[in-house]
Amino acid sequence: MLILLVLAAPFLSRGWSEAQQLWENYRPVDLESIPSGDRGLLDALVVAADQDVDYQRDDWVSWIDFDGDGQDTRQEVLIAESDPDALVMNRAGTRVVSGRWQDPYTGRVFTDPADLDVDHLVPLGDAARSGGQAWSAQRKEDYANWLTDDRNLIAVDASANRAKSDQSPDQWRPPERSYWCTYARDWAAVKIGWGLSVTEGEHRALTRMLATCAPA
Ligand SMILES: [Ca+2]
Repeated sequence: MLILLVLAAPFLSRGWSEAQQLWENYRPVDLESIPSGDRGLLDALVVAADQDVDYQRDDWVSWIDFDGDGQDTRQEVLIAESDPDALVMNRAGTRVVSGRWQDPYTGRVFTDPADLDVDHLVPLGDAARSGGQAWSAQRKEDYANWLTDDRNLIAVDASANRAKSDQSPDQWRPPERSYWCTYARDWAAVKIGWGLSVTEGEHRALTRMLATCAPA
């Protein structure tokens, strides 16, 4: 009995250092491959037509609880992006009850997490059409829950997210124009990092949006 307990002990609770190690080892994307300058981003993008794929939302499993702390990916993003002073969790520490977020798409401020969607900046459907459909189930899940970089998952106004749906920047851009520069930089970085292509129209739209960036 004692031996069984000793053997089981590491699995009964995942300590902080173990969770930390998990995150440090989790590198689904080589971020070194992503250029830092806007010209470099535009040049590194691979231009190709969208693929005609049978996109199935259920193939892209989310939200998972990657580090086993009881907070799923949506909750992790809400926690990370809330004003920490305003953040209130449920008693178990697993779910956000209230907080304070400024949605970058609209500039609107929210305190009720029910008003927010956690958006995939490059939507799952767009990822599927630009190369992701061929990924393994594991890689699709990694993409859908990618938390080790803060560019692809963002808490936004649910109504803006639903207007965006799975459209690319040639079809939909955030109403808040001051966010276009960041949006285009992050969009391009995600596509390059994950080896996803852009259409010609998307590349033109990204070029226009990057032109709104303040001179370096
Ligand atoms: Ca978690």
